[in-house]
Amino acid sequence: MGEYDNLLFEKENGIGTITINRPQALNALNPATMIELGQLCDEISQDTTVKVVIVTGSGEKAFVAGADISEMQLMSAVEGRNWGKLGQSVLNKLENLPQPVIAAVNGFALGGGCELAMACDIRIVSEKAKFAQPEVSLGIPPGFGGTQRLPRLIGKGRAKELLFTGDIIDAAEAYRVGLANKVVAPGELMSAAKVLAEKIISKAPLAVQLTKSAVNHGLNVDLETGIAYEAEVFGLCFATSDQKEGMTAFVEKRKPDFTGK
Ligand code: CO8
Repeated sequence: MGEYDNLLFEKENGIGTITINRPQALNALNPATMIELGQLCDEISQDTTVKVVIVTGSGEKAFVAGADISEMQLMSAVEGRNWGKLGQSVLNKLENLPQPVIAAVNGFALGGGCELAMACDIRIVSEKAKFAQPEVSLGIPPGFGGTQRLPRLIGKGRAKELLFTGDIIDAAEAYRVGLANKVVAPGELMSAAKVLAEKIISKAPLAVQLTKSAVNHGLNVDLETGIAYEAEVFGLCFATSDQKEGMTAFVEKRKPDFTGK
């Protein structure tokens, strides 16, 4: 894996952990960081030793406090559009990684930070986490997919209220509305994310990846098309060793030994 100025990446036991590492700016996402994140996603997508990805932020205070406001302040309309497109394309890459991606939200997840968390498949959050899409306070709408992913996650009415007011919600409210999958004590955040990652890793990797792809694909098309896609990936799994192993292990009343093939 390449060296990055604004990210840390470590691999252990099939878990690849990405840490957004600009603690001096509460991990705010500037263009350099987003370009690096896109490059890292490209590398991870080709790395079969990474089975699950965890995304978190450096330090105690913030997951990501948004896009970097100081770097956006003087942007022209064209630069703003290009910046939005860069951020969107990188978060699309993250969302469409073959591996499941867990956000471990350790503090503020505001604006682009909330959008980064929403591009992950699952969000485990610390009791200290805070979420908002505060862009309207800065004179802009969300630009990294927030107007699209938030209503898909929590429903149109609740999403519009958060998007129109910029209100900050705490971890308990994020859990209540379905933005957070689980809330844990701050000291237990990374271990909780790893326990979940390990549980997913114990399953058949290709089945997990194809399940992710069916959910992602299905949410962007009509039900009939999504169901048809599901039938294709379902059938494809019968060409894998892991399908034979999973079903044989069940019949033989033993634990399966999946190989990812
Ligand atoms: N950008 C740049 N720097 C930031 C950001 C940010 N988003 N957030 C915090 N920082 C910096 C601060 O400027 C400060 O730097 P310094 O020490 O040099 O003064 C340092 O981080 C620490 O922050 P604070 O002193 O403000 O810490 P507090 O504990 O007082 O407050 C908050 C923490 C509440 C998180 C506060 O920092 C804050 O409100 N931050 C901004 C939150 C925000 O509005 N985020 C949304 C940004 S817009 C966005 O994300 C749009 C995404 C899509 C863009 C699409 C473009 C087309």
